[in-house]
Amino acid sequence: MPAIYEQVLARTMHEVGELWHRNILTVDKEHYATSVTQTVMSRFYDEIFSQPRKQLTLLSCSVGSELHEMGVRMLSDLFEYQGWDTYYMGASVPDAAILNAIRERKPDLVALSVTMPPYLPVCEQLVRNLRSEYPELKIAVGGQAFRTTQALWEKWPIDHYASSASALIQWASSTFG
Ligand code: B12
Repeated sequence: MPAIYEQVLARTMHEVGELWHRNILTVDKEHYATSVTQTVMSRFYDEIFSQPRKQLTLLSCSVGSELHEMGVRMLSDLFEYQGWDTYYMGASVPDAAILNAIRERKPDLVALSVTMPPYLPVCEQLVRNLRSEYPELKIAVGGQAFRTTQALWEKWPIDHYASSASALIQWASSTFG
């Protein structure tokens, strides 16, 4: 299942984006491909949600006005498949709502996703707000936007940056056991 997510579905969507960018694929076809991919993902839910539990909670979302949420949804599903309880909030979540969700859910890890580079400063501000409110909270960031930066995250008060969902799972396995 993880390989299908990362090697087939994610790669297909990246290719769709490339074709859209080159004006080969119109936006309606991109929307259609997005919808089909989300449907395919949901077909794995029986398998994903029936794995043995680890008593660990992940809270995840995209930041700011970022509308790209399929990457962080995939990340959340992959954590769920590893036995984590995930609280996936999607896109356009106000900061106050994120803070409130952390208070309510008490997650072991918060994962923030950024796809478009203009939302990197928004992510940094959110990270700083979360850190000042919850000094002990484990925070991870990732997503396509970070690939174009010169390790910008090194200056942020985060616990981890990972270049892929499986890399974050690997780090989480050694950090949380
Ligand atoms: C689908 C899509 C949309 C959909 C999103 C729908 C949705 N429900 O998510 C819609 C139509 C809303 C959209 C809008 C736009 N989009 Co768009 N979109 C895409 C597309 C084709 C696919 C995105 C996707 O789902 N990829 C698949 C996922 C699974 O991959 P992923 O995000 O990389 O996630 C993986 C990893 O990065 C990682 N990961 C992700 N998050 C995290 C977090 C952590 C903590 C970790 C560890 C890992 C991790 O794990 C995932 C699994 O492997 C991409 C192409 C692409 N390259 O991705 C363009 C793309 C991202 N979009 C682009 C653009 C330009 C836009 C628009 C500005 C277009 C416009 N003019 O309106 C708007 C912006 C809207 C906004 N405010 O955000 C550009 C961005 C270019 C850039 N660098 O700035 C891209 C790259 C297309 C292109 N080639 O030009 N888009």
